[in-house]
Amino acid sequence: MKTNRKEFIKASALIGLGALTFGVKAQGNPIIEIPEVTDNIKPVNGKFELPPLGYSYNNLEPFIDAVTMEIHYSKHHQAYVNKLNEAIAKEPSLANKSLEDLLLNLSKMPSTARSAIKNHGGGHWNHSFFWKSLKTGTSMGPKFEKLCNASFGNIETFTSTFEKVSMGVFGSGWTWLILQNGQLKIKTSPNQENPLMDAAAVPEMMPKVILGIDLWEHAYYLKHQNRRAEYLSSFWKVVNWNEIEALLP
Ligand code: MN3
Repeated sequence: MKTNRKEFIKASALIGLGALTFGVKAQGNPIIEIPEVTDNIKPVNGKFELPPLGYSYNNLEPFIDAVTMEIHYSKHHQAYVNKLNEAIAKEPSLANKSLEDLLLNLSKMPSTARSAIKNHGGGHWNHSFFWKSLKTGTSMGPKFEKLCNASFGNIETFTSTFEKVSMGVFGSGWTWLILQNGQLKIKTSPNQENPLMDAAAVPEMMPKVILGIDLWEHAYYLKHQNRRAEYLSSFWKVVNWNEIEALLP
């Protein structure tokens, strides 16, 4: 595989974090996309940090309540960051690696740190992505609508399938919408796993995460108790369609 192809594939995965990309003409080859460095989740002075939430805890009311947001962000997410940092501190070979590098190559990580990267590194990435997926008052954009229709037939089939699949996730986990080989697909993962994990092993199948929903009870229990279906229908009211549109090619 040529280097440029590899770079493109890696870039395609990393721009799943939602930042701007820019085209680069490399050695006579077609334009390739390269993510800006700030797209990656990188440690600062050897430590990962809780990213800014970007809005206040009560911003998603009444669909997601302020107390849930505060605990979810300042306690749960912070704990994933702290535990990831503890594991990284014990492995000098992992210092200064981006979180995406760790996850994309999970099975190559030192055995002493691998499960911490999977659980807490996954938790850090998943929540960092999730906060950016939420916003009130946005509308579905044309790029998403076109791809969604092409991939699922229509929007209603997509939303009902996404909800049905999410209802079927046993215990704690996530449902994801990914872009893979030009098609939108729905995937689930248990615990804090995500589609990036070990994706570097099969570069031609590299997924780009477009949307994710946290199905852990800590994401909805205070307001919705055991009613996951109610949480799922509320979710569509706070999906950040602007972010989705920006992530799509
Ligand atoms: Mn959570």
